[in-house]
Amino acid sequence: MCTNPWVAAITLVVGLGAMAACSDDQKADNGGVQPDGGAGAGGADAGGGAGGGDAGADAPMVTLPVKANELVSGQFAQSEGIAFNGEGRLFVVADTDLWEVKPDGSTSMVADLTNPVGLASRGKDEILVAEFGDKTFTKDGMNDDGSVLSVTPDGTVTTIATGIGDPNFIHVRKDGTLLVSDDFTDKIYEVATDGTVSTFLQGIQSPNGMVESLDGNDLFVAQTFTMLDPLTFDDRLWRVPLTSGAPGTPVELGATGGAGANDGVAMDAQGRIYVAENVGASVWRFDPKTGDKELVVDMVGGVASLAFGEGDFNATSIYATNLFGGKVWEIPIDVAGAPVNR
Ligand SMILES: [Ca+2]
Ligand SMILES: [Ca+2]
Ligand SMILES: [Ca+2]
Repeated sequence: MCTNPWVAAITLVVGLGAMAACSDDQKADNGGVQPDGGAGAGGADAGGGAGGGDAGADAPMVTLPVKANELVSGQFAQSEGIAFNGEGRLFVVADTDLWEVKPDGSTSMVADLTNPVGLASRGKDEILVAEFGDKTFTKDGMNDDGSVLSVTPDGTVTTIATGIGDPNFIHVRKDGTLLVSDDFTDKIYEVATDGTVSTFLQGIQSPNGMVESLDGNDLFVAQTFTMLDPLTFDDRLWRVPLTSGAPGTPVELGATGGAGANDGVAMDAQGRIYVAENVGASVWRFDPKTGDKELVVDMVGGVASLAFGEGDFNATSIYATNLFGGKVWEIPIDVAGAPVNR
């Protein structure tokens, strides 16, 4: 049984036979989505040296690409969202529920949810959850039953925003507002601190992972699909200039260049952007100024969401989830993450 429509959508094209039954009823409406071809940025294979020198404490340089270690394996069928809470505890979405993962790889269920996807950290110990709800685009077409939930480590679930179709990724801004993407639309929503939902930006087709630059002057957005009917994966990363926090016109920063389905993102202490290329089975690092990219890790099929280690975890590793296999990877890159807004 396929529970996550995102998986259904992906498998529709990838053709994993065992899950093919999930892709019934695909009613992609494709409202105005144009196949846009020009992924551009070809061949930009910046061999190292992005950014000016060692920003962090003695930053030893590893040789890229690195190998991913498996922290969790064989326990879940799928995993998507990942976040450390304000206490440095690690949480992931796996098999439609919220789980805590300990540094030794042991897991415990925190909350039984419906169709949770992306996670973010807020406040002292909360985890925010992008919850698709019962209805999903791939099964029901456009809908509005998605929500943003807050879950505390004791499993208390509070709804903080409603009315978003299939919310995918949550980015917490410095002022406490949330940006929430829905990759079955061309919209990024803003959730005010009182829970009011409005459209923040319309125009990037299928937005997914999002992170703001260290200086707050740009928002970077990973694009998952080029179009929804027929379902076509996209490999682009967008830069949205911000003026006093408000979005300008998106410009293409670069492209991962492989099979695509760009998903979660993270940022390091030097302001470089890491993009999970889900179907492309890779994580890439982009220079925010030039769009030049480096391959951080490959052979990570279904890599979904990324978070730098905190608490008792390795602060110079990226932890990553696995949409098609439920693993949690540790990707040791010897670079610390940027401060996380919470
Ligand atoms: Ca559940
Ligand atoms: Ca929904
Ligand atoms: Ca995602």
